[in-house]
Amino acid sequence: MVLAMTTAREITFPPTSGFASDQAVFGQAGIDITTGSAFAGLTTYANLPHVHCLAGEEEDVEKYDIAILGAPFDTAVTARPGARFGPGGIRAGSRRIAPEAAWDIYTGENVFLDWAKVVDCGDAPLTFLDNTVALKQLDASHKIVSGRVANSSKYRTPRIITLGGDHTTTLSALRSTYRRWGEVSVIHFDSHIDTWDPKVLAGGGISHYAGLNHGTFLHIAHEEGLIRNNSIHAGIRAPMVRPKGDLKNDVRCGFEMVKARDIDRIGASGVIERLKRRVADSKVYISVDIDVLDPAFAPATGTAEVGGWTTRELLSILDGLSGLQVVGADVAPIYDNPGETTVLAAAEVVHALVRLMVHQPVETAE
Ligand SMILES: [Mn+2]
Repeated sequence: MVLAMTTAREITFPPTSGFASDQAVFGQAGIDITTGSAFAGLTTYANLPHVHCLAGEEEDVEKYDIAILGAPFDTAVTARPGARFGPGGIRAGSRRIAPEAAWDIYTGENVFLDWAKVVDCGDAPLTFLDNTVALKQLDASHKIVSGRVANSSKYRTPRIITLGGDHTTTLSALRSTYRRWGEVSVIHFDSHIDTWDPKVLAGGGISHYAGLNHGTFLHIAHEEGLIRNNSIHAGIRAPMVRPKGDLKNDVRCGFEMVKARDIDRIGASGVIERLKRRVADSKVYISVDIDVLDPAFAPATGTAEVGGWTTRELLSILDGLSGLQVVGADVAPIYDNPGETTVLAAAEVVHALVRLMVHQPVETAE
């Protein structure tokens, strides 16, 4: 060992090496230990600053305009659980995104260096033993995070992008957008409709407690009056439980749909046009179930359905929605493969959602 150390080659850096511009940081050892690695230290989404958004009233909390909030919850699913690891997974998948070097090749812009201050609030503390309690905890967390005065002097209400978490968590997010903005139109990227009536899901006869789950939350959001009747699904391909009843109830809940294979006929631009036309001038909530992607692109999901969209198609469609008044959004994965296929896709979806929010600030409803 001693021999190896004495013969180890000194690596000489050019004097301008590293990210630091301040000579003082090179310190006594002549080595910069303050900056330069996106892979060191604790992991936040896209290496953004962490703010303790859920702090008590006595604490002075840094202001923000767009908040990333994790919802580690997966006990309301009908197939594979694991989405409680989603928020951590998406953060891991986002490690290579550096806010100071995230210049978009297509638009030339860097949304992290624009008007909006984007921060990572960490996760809502959610129990894994009781869905009712967990969703109340998430409701309360949304209320606190969206209730702070935004950093921007013009747009007073901060907007939240939730890192899921199974899709049930979107109900809390919709309750939150309703509180701050009123009813919203939902653009729902998913292979499943998620408007299933609790009375028919799993053969019917399930308890009130079990009836609130990842396949019924949009039905419940409609029943609670949180969403408008000009909402739309995108990427649908999963089978129906009932041949007519599902679709009838889906329309009753305010939804139209773009099916997965429609993209073969009308292309990404055709999909964008249909989504934009449907929600028109409404305030919009965009919910992305990562299973809208084909399992080839996002295998780590609870209810994978083959025949889905590619990551490139989804990102093109999301970018094409620029100009919509997006007031909330979410995305959600689980156990990934060693190449982190799913979380890389999810991290870039979040980036696209941040871009939409930066492009179009939204005035708070009075
Ligand atoms: Mn789904």
